[in-house]
Amino acid sequence: MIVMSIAGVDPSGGAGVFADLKTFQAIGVYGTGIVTALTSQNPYKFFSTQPVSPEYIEEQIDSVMDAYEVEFIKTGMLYSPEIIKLTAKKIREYNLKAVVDPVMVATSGGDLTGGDIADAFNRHLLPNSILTTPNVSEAERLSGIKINSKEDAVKATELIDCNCFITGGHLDGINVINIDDEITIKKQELIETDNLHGSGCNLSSAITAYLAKNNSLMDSCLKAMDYVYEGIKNGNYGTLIAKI
Ligand code: PXL
Repeated sequence: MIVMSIAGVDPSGGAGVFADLKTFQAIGVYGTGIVTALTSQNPYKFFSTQPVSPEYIEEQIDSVMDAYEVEFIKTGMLYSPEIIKLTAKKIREYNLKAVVDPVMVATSGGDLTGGDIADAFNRHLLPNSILTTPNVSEAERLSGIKINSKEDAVKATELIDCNCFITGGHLDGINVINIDDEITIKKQELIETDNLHGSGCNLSSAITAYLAKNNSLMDSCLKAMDYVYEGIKNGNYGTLIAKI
C-alpha cells in the first residue's frame, strides 16, 4: 500500500506535499512525495513560487517507481501545462490510478499556476484519471459554466470529462459527486473558521489513501469527507478547514 502525491511544497505544512504525507500516514498508508514546485507562504499570505523543471520532476517519479509498486496517486499543484502533460505521460507509462485535485489558486488567494491551466487539465489529465475534486471556482473553470446552485454543480460534473467530486464549501456545504454518471449529493454543516488552508489537499489525499486500502471510489469519497470534517471539528490542523 504505497501511494504517491505529485504536488507543491507549502512550508507552513497545511497544504501541498507535506500535508498529503501527514494524511497518508494518518490513514495508514505509506506515502511518497514528488515536488512540482516550492512556494513561500503561510495560511494567510502567499509570497512566491519556484517551479521545478519537468525533467527533474520526471526523474523524481522514475526514482520512486524504480523501487516501489504504486497503484494510486494524487496530484495537487501542477503549476503549468508542461507539468500537467508530463504527469499525464507518467500516469500512462506506469498505469497509475490518479485522483486529480485541479489546484489553481491558494486559499489565501495566491496564484498557484504559471498561466491558464484549466484547458491542459481538460485535455491531458482528466480523461486519464479516476476522479477529480474541484472546488466551485475550479469546477467553473473546468466546465466553462457559472455555478450558483446544486443544479449548476450537477451540470458542471456532467461537462467535466472525469468522475467528479465538487466540494461544497462555497455552495452551502452541498457536495456533488458524479461517479459513472450517477449523482450523489451530500450536504455538510459548515464550520466557522478563519483558516481554510489545505482542505482540498487533505480531501484528495485521504481519498487516495482509502482507495489504496481497498475501498470503492464512492466509499473513499465519503470516508475522506468525514476525515476532513473531523479534522476541522477537532482542530487537528490548527484552526483549520471548514470549506472544502
Ligand atoms: O490547496 C491548494 C494548494 C495546493 N498546493 C499547495 C498549496 C495550496 C494552497 O495553498 O500551497 C502547495
